[in-house]
Amino acid sequence: MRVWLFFVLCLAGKALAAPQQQDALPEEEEVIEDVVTEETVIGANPVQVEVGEFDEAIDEEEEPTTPENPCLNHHCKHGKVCELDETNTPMCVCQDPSTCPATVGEFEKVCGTDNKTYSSSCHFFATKCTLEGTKKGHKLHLDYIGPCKFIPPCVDSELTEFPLRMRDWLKNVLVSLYERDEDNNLLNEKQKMRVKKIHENEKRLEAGDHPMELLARDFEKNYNMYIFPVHWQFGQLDQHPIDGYLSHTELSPLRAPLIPMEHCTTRFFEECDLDNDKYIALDEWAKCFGIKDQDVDQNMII
Ligand SMILES: *[C@@H]1O[C@H](CO)[C@@H](O)[C@H](O)[C@H]1NC(C)=O
Ligand SMILES: [Ca+2]
Ligand SMILES: [Ca+2]
Repeated sequence: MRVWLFFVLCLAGKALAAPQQQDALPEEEEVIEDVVTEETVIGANPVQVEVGEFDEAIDEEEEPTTPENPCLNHHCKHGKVCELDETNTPMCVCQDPSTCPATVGEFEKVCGTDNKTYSSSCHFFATKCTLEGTKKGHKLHLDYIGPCKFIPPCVDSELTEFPLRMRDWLKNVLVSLYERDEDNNLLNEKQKMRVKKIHENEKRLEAGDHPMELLARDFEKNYNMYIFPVHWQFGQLDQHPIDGYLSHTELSPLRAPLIPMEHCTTRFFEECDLDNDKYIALDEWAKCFGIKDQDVDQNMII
């Protein structure tokens, strides 16, 4: 299961990264390379890598342009490409889906929230762009990686297992980032100090496929170890903008690769949004993962 999960997350990262060579920002490219060369079982946190790839929300950047081609330094958000108007001014217009790079693998396909399969994330965002300003376009999001398929309903008993596995996974991802960190700067100094404590705790449950009862017992006994990983993941996702709320777009890097494998993903995150405002606030997020109110701390997002 775990190996499978990593494998798919890697593929997902590549699939989403591939069509973007032209407008990817330099720092994104570097991170992607880092991860593609990693060969550990748990793997680097896919979330750090993919955040940018799902970004529907980044504003168009007005950067200084060169006289030769004003479009060179003009970045457009996903689904748009730069074109010059009559006065040679660069502007972002919807990309024609037929100009998206040809796709090969099944894993390049994505499923939209309209339950329609798109050939790639490029095709998806280009299509979404043409619907901009309409209600349909506003509601359309990238749902998950891979072609649309039947996702069995998530029953209550399965729903309770989801956070157990997810919490354990988050903790293991952090520990593995810590162990491989050296000078890769996968974690910042403050984060390392936090994870060091988890890493050194001899009561820590080693990574592996554990029965639910064991995960549940471990959460009860070693509850403190899970507080930081839950906060950390929230901080990784809350980037566009950093405002203490996760939008559908911000949650995508986590949801999209997970849904095809974990059929409770959608229901889990839907139910996290307790006040139903379509955003997941930190306290809603923490509660979903069983963190007690008094342990929710904005300052732990470092
Ligand atoms: C979505 O599409 C897939 C494949 O076409 C289908 O099997 C599935 O039942 C659909 N799901 C819903 C909720 O309509
Ligand atoms: Ca946010
Ligand atoms: Ca909410």
